[in-house]
Amino acid sequence: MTTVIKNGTVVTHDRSYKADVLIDGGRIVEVGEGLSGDEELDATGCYVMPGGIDPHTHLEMPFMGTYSADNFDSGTRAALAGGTTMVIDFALPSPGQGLLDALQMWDNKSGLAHCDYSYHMAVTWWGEQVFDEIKTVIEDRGITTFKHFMAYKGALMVQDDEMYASFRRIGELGGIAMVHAENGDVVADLQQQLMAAGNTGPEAHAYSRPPQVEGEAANRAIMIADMAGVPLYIVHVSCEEAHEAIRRARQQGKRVWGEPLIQHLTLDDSEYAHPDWDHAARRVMSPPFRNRKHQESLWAGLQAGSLSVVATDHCAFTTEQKRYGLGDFTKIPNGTGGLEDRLPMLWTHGVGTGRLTPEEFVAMTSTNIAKILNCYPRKGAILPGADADIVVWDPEKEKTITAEKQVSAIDYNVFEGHKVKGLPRFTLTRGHVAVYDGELRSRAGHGEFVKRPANTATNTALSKWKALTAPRPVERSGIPASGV
Ligand code: DUC
Ligand code: ZN
Ligand code: ZN
Ligand code: ZN
Repeated sequence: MTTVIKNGTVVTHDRSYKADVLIDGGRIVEVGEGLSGDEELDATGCYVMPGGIDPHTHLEMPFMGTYSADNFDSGTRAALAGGTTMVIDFALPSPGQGLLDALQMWDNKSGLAHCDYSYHMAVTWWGEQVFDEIKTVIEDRGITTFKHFMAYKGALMVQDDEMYASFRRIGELGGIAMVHAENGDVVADLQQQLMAAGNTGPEAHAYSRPPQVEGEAANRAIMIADMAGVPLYIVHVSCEEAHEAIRRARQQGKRVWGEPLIQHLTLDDSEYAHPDWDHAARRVMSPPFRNRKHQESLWAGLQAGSLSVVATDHCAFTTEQKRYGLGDFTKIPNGTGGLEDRLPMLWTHGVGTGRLTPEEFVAMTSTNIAKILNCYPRKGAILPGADADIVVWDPEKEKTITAEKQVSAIDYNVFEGHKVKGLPRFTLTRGHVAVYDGELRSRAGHGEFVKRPANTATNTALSKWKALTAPRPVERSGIPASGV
């Protein structure tokens, strides 16, 4: 059976034009005028765009003594409801656990996925086993992106020597290093000082993670990646200090990408001053929300191209889970939701305000991500041969975001009450119509794992330090080079 999307305007990362899209066997087979198929989806007045790709989610992840509340079932349903057709989730070994062992845990959970997915791998400790398994993860499993936590001291944090060794290994195998950039030592000290001073509420979470801890760590990771000869992807860039480091590195020709989140672009730190403890705690995530000055920096970075993609870091906890931190802000599980709302919020605050063009919107929610993570043009494209992961976007459709109507399993929404204009009319995952005129018709188990092979030909760090990986001693007349 063929499906045709008719009468819409196709919007890709580089242009917009009137065309129909014909789908067969889960793939796009033709893009052109006057096409027909067995099933017709009317896209009159709509944009036909590559489905969103969320490069940063944590589904059913063991974290801070509990599990994030959305699993691959509710999480990917939420994604599709909001026009996102692929998620990249973090497989997280606990320190000491093997990478392949952690991947098995993730494989056991991801069978419920309603849309396609991939994984990043976290490196939470260092040793011979990790060194060896990185190769298997890249070459056999098609996972080329490895995240390092520079924060969460005493839990997930890695030291600089471990990070450097890991970066070198990833670099030599054609992978990409990723970091959660916050100085974990400083955060731990500030947490202790705040608690000792009786500052125990959720607002102290933000005080314990000022922009400097993020800027310092981003700079450090960039320099270490440069010396290790590996491209670097910095997740959840929330402030000018980290953005500045990325901007400078890119301008110097270093292969560094920055990923702001929709939350940091649209919500600010005044949320933590809310008199209701639950309200503030529900917004505790790392890095925390920042003030308007930082928001403007992030928007400018997206416009200028110094920041490349927009993600969610979807890591949702219920109010009951957040209350584990009553009386001690350091125990509030860190994380917020956003999977269903990323596209409508970015459209409303980006395209709706004139900051972004529809083409730029497609680039930063889908195509850039597919390119960086090496699954383009299977994903992120409206082209013959590409997977039919498509969102038919109605720019006139409006709603007010509310927890009551959301798909996510949690009992609140950080965007509660926000009005959005621009929502999916249809969402297709490999040709299957998962959202039909606002109605969810997705299927658990439809989602497939997408392998992302190493892209050794173009995936270079562009580092002048690369020449130093095999340093040569300088020959001097009369003195042996060994210096003996
Ligand atoms: N930050 C969060 O807020 N949650 C999950 C992990 C992270 O780094
Ligand atoms: Zn993180
Ligand atoms: Zn994260
Ligand atoms: Zn199917």
